[in-house]
Amino acid sequence: MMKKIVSGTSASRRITSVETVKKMLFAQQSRFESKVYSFNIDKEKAFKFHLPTKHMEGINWEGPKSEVKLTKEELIAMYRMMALIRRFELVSDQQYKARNIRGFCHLYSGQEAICVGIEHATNRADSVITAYRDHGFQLCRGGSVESTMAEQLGRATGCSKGKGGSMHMYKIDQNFFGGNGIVGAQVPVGAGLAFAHSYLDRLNNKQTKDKNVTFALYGDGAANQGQIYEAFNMAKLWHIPVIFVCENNKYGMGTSMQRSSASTDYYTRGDFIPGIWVDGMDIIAVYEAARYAKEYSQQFGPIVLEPETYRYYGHSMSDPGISYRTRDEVNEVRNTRDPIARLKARMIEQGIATEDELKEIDNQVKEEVQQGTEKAIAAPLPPLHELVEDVMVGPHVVRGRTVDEMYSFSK
Ligand SMILES: Cc1ncc(C[n+]2csc(CCOP(=O)(O)OP(=O)(O)O)c2C)c(N)n1
Ligand SMILES: [Mg+2]
Repeated sequence: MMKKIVSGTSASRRITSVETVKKMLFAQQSRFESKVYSFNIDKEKAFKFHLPTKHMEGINWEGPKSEVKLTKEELIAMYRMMALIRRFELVSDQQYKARNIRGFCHLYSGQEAICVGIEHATNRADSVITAYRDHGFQLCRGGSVESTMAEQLGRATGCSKGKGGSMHMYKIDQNFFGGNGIVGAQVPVGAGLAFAHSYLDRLNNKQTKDKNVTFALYGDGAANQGQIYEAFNMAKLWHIPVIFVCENNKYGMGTSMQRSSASTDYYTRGDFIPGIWVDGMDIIAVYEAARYAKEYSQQFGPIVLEPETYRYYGHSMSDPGISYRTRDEVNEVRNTRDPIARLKARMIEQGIATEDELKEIDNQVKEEVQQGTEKAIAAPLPPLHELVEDVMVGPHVVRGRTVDEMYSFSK
């Protein structure tokens, strides 16, 4: 029997409420009190804006705030998730080098503040779609370490049944639409997801503040593709609630942004839609920029967000990452701008957490990744019939390798 790729229809999808997700996330930290802490953002350093005044008539631009309030639970959850992603990627690197993970594999280390910051500014009814560097979002949207690692290892228990691998993680029940290998292709698809939100929200007479949005992410390399600008155009014409996020990690596939982009100010490249540049290594600034971008998008439609970040590993596992940049450059960023170390320092400095508390979280995360990886390794490979399932919606007859090798499927 052939099964659908997507589990459940939109009507039957189970969307975990923000409250439930927060409870789940914070369950382990329940002993921490919920005091609110204030963080001042140096707006001069953390943000830059592109405001095409000619196209902003009737738009009330408030911009991100310079003071952000967060509870200890929220900060711990942010720290924990960034540490989990960092550890997950370290073990992915080891598993790749041990030849247990095959094929393409793109690691997210260095960029964690982006997916975690966005995740804290959204709820799970908002959609997210990204490129192939997708492990971080899969974990943020509630994917377990076990199912995410199993996917990379090609196991039946993987989030895409072991058939997608590193580049094709999905969590449709939490509105994470992958994991896309064709550079830039996810951007118009993201505009489509946002169009669906605006359509359904209108049918349901939703209030502006309850409307759902889509975060569509792409890289600095992808930013030069024509389809990005086609998506910008349609989104602006139709006031689609989409946040186009250009994750600027300074390099494409072995090419620096200066060599590939005539303008590296990606936040200005929607000439008729506003843009925000944000320091992508500062999770509190990313969170606030994403929060405001969502608020803007709910009212006025598309906006561009450019978090400037850095990737520590090569483009993919087949790229050592030091032929087009120096080891010193990578180390300099790691030592001075690392997003996890920065949040840690701020939390300790403001007396929110002690070094020991954060160390304990690091140890928990290490254990979680270790156990999830062991379970993933022990899981079976997909059964043979999976090879031809999820290919087309049936009933169908699919030809095998020769004319007389036929497979027939029915729903
Ligand atoms: C349409 C298309 N062209 C080329 C490729 C090969 N390719 C894969 S990743 C990549 C570079 C993309 O760089 P960027 O958008 O900056 O993303 P990053 O890898 O830095 O996250 C290229 C050229 C592809 N997958 N799809
Ligand atoms: Mg890039």
